[in-house]
Amino acid sequence: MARKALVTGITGQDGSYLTELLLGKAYEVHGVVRRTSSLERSRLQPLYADPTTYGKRLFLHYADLDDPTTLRRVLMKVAPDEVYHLAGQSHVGLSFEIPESTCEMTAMGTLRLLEMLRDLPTPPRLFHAASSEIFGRPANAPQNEETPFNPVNPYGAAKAFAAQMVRIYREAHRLFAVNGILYNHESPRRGENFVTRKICRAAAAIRRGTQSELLLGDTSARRDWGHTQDYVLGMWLSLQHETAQDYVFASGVLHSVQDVVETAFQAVDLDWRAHVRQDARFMRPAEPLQLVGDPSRARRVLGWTASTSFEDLIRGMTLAELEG
Ligand code: G4F
Repeated sequence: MARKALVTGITGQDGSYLTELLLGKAYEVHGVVRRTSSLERSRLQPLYADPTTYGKRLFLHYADLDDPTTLRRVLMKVAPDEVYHLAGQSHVGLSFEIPESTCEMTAMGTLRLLEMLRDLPTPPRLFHAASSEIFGRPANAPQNEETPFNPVNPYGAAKAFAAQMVRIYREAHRLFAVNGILYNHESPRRGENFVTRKICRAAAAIRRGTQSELLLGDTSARRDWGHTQDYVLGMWLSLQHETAQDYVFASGVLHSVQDVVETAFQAVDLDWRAHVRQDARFMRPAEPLQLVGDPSRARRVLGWTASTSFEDLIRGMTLAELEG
């Protein structure tokens, strides 16, 4: 019988790549979608429109993390072997504007899910998408699974709470529950308000002549960026191992926003100096520092690596914009 996976946040960037990976491994995939999600325009549209997939191997269920009854019902009906919990408000800048709903969804939503899983007669394995933002301004770089949490924004604080709850439920209630501590992961399907996609889209639009300038916040900010396809493979691998533990998924290399700008503009043969301006509206009240991951546990235990280079990632995203 096909193994069954339930994915929260299935319509997002990570959810769509993970769904493709799981379908490729002959899973039956069930996705949780909010009533407000638009499937017509979502990243799942090709799978949703495919009559050999949707309703046969891919199923979508309306439920909400802040409406436990609906989610419990889906869990009982589907009885998944694995749950991938990817849902949540994922924009760090926005979390300063809407801290309460960010915490409600990301922190309390995860706790509610853990409570539901704990009550099931045979709890499924759980992957929780934690984030490098739990480290905020860390005491050491690179960070690993033992690095203390020190978030500097509401999103990071919500993720830190959720990640710690996953650890508590693993220890106290013996759930097979894993935190994937995910560093920034990007792709042509990245949301348009995240910095890599914003820059790659703008470089392509300026090349085409439909845009003239690009307004950015702090271009000296540095991040550890990789390709989402690698990171969803890590999610799956972490649930196949015989024991549950946390893993850092990262490239281990830092680049600045300025590096993204230069790589993207170079890919379309443009001089960034003629088009890029700083705009205070995109600056954040606090920036994390030195968020760079040490993925050696994932490499050693799971055989995982971030296989796409920064240059290939940004160039690929920019060229995809030109084609799209
Ligand atoms: O692309 P970003 O918005 O990603 P950020 O804040 O690092 O968060 C992403 O990665 C985290 C770690 O994996 C996830 F937990 C989180 O959910 C999300 O996926 O910003 C990257 C950097 C920041 O330092 C930001 O201040 O780019 C800087 N930046 C400069 N100008 C900008 C802009 N960010 C955005 N979104 N827009 C700008 O104009």
